Amino acid sequence: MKTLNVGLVGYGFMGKAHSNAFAQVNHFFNLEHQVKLKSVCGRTKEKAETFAKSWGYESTETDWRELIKRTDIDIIDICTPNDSHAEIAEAAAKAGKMILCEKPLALNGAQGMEMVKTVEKAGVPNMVWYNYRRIPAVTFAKQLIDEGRLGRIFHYRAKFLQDWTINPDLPQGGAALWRLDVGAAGSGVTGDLLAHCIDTALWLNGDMKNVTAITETFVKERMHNLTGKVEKVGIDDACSFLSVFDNGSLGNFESTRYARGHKALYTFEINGENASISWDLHDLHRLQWFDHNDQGNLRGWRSIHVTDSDHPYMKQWWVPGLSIGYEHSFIHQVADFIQGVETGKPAYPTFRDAQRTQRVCDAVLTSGKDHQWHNVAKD
Ligand code: SOE
Repeated sequence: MKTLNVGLVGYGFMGKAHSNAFAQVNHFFNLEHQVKLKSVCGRTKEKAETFAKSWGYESTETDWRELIKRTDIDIIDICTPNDSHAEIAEAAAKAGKMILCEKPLALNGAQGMEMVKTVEKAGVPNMVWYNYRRIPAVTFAKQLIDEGRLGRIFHYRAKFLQDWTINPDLPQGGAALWRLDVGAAGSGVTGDLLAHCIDTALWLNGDMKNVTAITETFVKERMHNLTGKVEKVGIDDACSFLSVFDNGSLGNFESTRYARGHKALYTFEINGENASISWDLHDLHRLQWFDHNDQGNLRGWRSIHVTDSDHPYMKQWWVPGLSIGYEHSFIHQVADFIQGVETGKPAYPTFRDAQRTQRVCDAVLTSGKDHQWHNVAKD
């Protein structure tokens, strides 16, 4: 069996989710390559060593440039804050490494486009971790839409709600709180949460023409962990936007970190002329389905438990009826990426595909400032 050696950059929450995927994938998927947890890179040596020990990485680095120089590394997996994605990806591409990059691809569309050009010029396999596409119920929704079962689509509605930044005493910046620091994150809920909703929407319902948005920063100043000073908050705490898709359907999106009681409530609903679909991350193995073609007096919403062996990815797992979870979406994504390398058919979203989300985020953030409609740039 051939091996693919992974060099992971960053060991936070996503570092764990990805490492688990690398460790599990060969147990459940029949691949020509064996994935090896070769090296983890983080600035603090002790922390990198502790992480390496608990996940089975063979070695550690404290400078990602050294990791990229190594000839025994095939894949560079970028799990760092958003402001370092571009620099690491560019160096990795130039060194001929395959690249996996955490979402969002970049700080903005201009930077994303440079990254797309770099990986395409280098000809290296690349992918962005928009993992929710690979939750079986979401992949199943894609199959139903592609089979034309919904007919003409009228509405796409999505929300991603959290409540963890309501406390005004929560600082911004640093290891766990870089998502609140506009320098490190690029934006707030738009790039962090709506980016997921947008990626799924573009995948299921095609490109968007234009958008109009409102954004708000409820807590205007927070102590900055890196400077020790109270500083202006530059991220959007909440964002709602409307959009028109190329297929003529209307989009309605909302995200906030101020919805008390909601921790990671990602939901979407799609209404077509023949059928509707809805999905909820808190009940992720179910797909709600309403089919107008059903016999009239039996019509109603069906709750499909997406755990049968003929549902996407499920034959790799347990017997029908037994569910899987959030972490499996990452395992599916690694499996698809490796199959893409083996077959020469790239797994999506590639950098170029994820760049479409970046352009929607740009248009949303611009509209959040002037409240006008903005066209979504097409690369
Ligand atoms: C933020 O809390 C976050 O961890 C995002 O960064 C992830 O992308 C999302 O999947 C869950 O929420």
